[in-house]
Amino acid sequence: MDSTTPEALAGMRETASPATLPADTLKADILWHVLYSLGRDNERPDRQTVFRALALALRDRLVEKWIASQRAIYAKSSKRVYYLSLEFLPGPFLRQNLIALGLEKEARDALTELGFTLDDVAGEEWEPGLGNGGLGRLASCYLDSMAALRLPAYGYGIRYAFGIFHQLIRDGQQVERADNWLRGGQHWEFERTHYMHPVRFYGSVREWVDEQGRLRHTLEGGSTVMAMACDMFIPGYRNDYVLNMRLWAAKSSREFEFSFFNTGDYIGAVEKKIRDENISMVLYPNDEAPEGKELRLKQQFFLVSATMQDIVRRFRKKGVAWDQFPRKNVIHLNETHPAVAIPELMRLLVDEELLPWEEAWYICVRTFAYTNHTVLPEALEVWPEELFRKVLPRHLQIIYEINRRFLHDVRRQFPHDPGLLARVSLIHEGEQRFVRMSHLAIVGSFSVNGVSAHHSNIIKESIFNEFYKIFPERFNNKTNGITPRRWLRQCNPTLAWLITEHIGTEWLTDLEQLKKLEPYAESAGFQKAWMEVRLRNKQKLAEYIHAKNGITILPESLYDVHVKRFHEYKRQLLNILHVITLYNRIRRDPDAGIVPRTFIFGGKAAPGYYMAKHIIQLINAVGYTINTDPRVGDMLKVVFLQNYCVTLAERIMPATDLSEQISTAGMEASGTGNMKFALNGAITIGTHDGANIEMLEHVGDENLFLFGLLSHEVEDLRRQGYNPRTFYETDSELREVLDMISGGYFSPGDPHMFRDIVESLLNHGDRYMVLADFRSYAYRQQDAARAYLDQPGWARRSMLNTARMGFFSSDRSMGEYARDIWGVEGV
Ligand code: H53
Repeated sequence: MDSTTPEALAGMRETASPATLPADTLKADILWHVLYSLGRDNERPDRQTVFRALALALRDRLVEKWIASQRAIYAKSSKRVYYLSLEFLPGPFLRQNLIALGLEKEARDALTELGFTLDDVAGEEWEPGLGNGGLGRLASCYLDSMAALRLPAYGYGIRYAFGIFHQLIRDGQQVERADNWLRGGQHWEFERTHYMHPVRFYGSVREWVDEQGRLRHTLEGGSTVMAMACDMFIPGYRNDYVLNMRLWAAKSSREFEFSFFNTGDYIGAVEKKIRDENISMVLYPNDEAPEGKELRLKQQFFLVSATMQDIVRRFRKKGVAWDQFPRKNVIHLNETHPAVAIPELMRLLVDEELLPWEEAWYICVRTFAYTNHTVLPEALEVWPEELFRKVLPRHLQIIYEINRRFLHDVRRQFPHDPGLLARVSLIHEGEQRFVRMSHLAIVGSFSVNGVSAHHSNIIKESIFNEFYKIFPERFNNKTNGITPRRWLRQCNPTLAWLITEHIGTEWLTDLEQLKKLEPYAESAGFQKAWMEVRLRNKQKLAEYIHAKNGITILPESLYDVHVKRFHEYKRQLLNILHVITLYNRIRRDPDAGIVPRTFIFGGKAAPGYYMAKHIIQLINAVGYTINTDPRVGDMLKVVFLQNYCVTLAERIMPATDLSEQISTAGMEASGTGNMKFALNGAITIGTHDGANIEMLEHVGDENLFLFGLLSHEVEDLRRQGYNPRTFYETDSELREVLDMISGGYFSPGDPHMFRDIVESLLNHGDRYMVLADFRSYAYRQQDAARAYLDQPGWARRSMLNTARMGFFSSDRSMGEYARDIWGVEGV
C-alpha cells in the first residue's frame, strides 16, 4: 500500500501511540498532519507545510508528557510555583523541542525522506517575540530550567497578537513593522476556547453592611473582558517532563455582546468586541521605561486577574483551608509589572472569601516573591493615582489600607525619623500622586531579590536601603543564568559536539562539568580543533552578513560584537567613538598594523526613544563611511544587523570573538548576553557592572578585559561635579572624533545631523559618563587586539571562558530559587 494514502497513515496512528512511536513513524505523523490537520495534499507538501506538520507531530508528543507531568504534580500534592511575567521570549521552538525530546536524528531522517533538510524547515519558524529583551528572555531560560529540574511550575503571561516590532533599517534609520507572528498559524499551542475567566475593570465600589454586621465592598458596573487560555509546552531535557506556559488572550464577553445585539446596535456590539480584544493586541515596546498608558495597566491586571482565578481554582480542588495557601503556592513576580496580584489576592480573600484583613495579609505576604531587575530611576514603575482609581477602584482602596497599616508599623519601629514615612510610602505625594509599584511589591512579598551580586548590593545599599532596614530578612541575591540547551547545544552544535567528544554529555544538565575542559586548554591539538570550529561559525556568519547587508567581511578578522537593546546606559555610543578612533588611526597611517576587525551591532530602540534611534543612525552612517573608504579595505568593517531577536542571537553568539558589555557601572542589573557569549568562547570587554563582576571572578582577570570607572567612582564623580569637557580638551584623539561627528563628516548631506549627540556629551552633562571612560576603553581595546594576534593564547582564553561558565547556568539559578525562596523540589 502506498504509505501516503490516508488509509495507510490512519492505520499507522492507530497502531502506535505517539509517546512510544518507533522512530520511522515521525514521517508518517508529519504526512498525517499535512493531510488531516492542515488540509493539504500530502504527496508533495511545501516546506512551510512540512514545518507546521512537524510542529504538530511534536505537539502530540508534548501534550502526552504534559498530562503525565500534571498528574504527577497532583498525585504528589506538590507546592506549586507560579511565575508571572508580562514578557516571555521563547525563541523558535522547533530545534529546542527536538533536542529535549531526543528526536533530532529522527526528524532529520524523516525530513530527508521528504526531500528537505532540518535547516531549511527550521528556517520556516517565526519566533514569538512576546518580550523586549533581557527580562523576557530570562523568563524563558527559567522555564526551560524549571522543566529540566522537574519543578511543579507554571509560567503565566499574555499572548500578544503582535509581539515586539520587526525592525528594518532604511537609509540607516530604524523603521518599525508590525510583527504578525500568529499569521503562520498556531502549531505549538492549544487554544482553550471553552476555558475562560472574566476580568473586570472600571466601575465603582459600593460599601454596605451585611447581616453579620460586617463592612463589605462590592464592585458595581464597570466592564468585563474574558481571558482565554492558550497553552504552550516547555519540555525538560530528555526527562519526559513538560511544563506549560499559559498565555491569556482577550476575548469579548458574550453577555455584553448579546445585550448590545438585542438592542439592535449591531455595529456598537462589534466595536465593543474589538475594543475588548485590544487588551492583548500588542506588547509595549519599551524596555526599562514604563509607558504609563491605561491600556498597559489593563494588560497587567488582565494577566493577574485571570491567573489568580486559575490558581484559586486549582487550590480549591484540594479542599483545604485558606491558611494552607502559602504552603501550597508561591507566586513569583517578574519585576513589578504583575504586582497588582498583591491587592488582587487581598481582594479575593477579604471581599470574596470574607477572611479578616490580618489573616488575609498573613497569607499574602507568605505567598509572593519579587525580583527586581533594574535600578534606573526612570524604569521604576509608578502609576498616576487617578488612572489607577479609574481602572481598578477597589484595588486602589486596598493599596491605601495596606499602606496605612504599613506606615503605622514603620512609625512604631522608627519613631525618630519622620521623613522616612514619606520615603517608603506606597504613594508618592506631590503635585500629582503616584502608586509606587516597587514599594507595593516589597511590602507584599516575603522575598525580594536582585539579579547579580553587584545589583543586589546596590539594592540594599541605595535604592531600597530603607526597606532593607525595615525588612532585612527579605533581601537576597539570585544571580541570573542562561540555559545551556539553547545557548550552546542548540545554537553551536559543532562546538557542543567537540565538547561532548572530550567530556561526555553531562554538561547539558550540569554545566559545572565544563570544568573538565580546562586541562585541554594547553593542548595544541584541542586548541586547533576549537579554533577551527570557531572559524567555521565565523564563516557562516560572514555568509549571512553578505546575504543580508551586502558587505564582505574577513572571517579571520576579529569579530567585535555589540548586540542588545539600544539604551544610552548600554553605551553603544562609546563603542562607535572607538570605531571612529581606529578609523582615524588607519587614515593617518594605513600601515599602522591595526588588527583587522569587524564591528557588528544589533538591537532595537523603543520607537519613542529619540536618542537611542539617533545613535542607531549614527552607527549606520559611520559604517557607510568606513565600509566605502578605499583606504580602509579589509582592516575595518562596520555591520548593523537588523531585527536583533532570539533567532539572530543564535547565529551571532557562536561566531563572536569579543563581547561588548560596556554599560556605565552601576546601571546594568545583570546582563545575560554577557553569559551567552562567554559560554560560546567569546572574550568579554566590559565594565565593572552587573554579572560581569562575577564572570571575572569565575574566569580570571587574564581571560576578560575589564575597564572603566567602578560604580562608586561614578557616584563620587557625579557628586563632585563631573565635567565631560575636560576629557574633550585633554584627549586629542577623542576631540577629533567628536569634532568629526558634530562637523558632519559622517553626514555630508546634512552636517548638523548628529550634532545633538555630541551636545548631549559635552553640554548636557554626559549622564552615562561616556567621555570619562573613553580612554580606558580604548586602551583595553588595544590589549584585546594584541591578545588576538597571539592565536594560541586567544584559543586558551576562549576555552577557559567556556570551561568556567558553569555557574551561569539557569539550572543553578532555578535550583537556588527553588531551595531558598520557593521551598519546592523536583517532582
Ligand atoms: O533584565 C535582565 C537583566 C538586565 C535588565 C533587564 C530588564 C529588562 O529587560 C526590562 C526591564 C527591567 O526592569 C530590566 O536590564 O540587566 O539582565 C534580566 O534580569
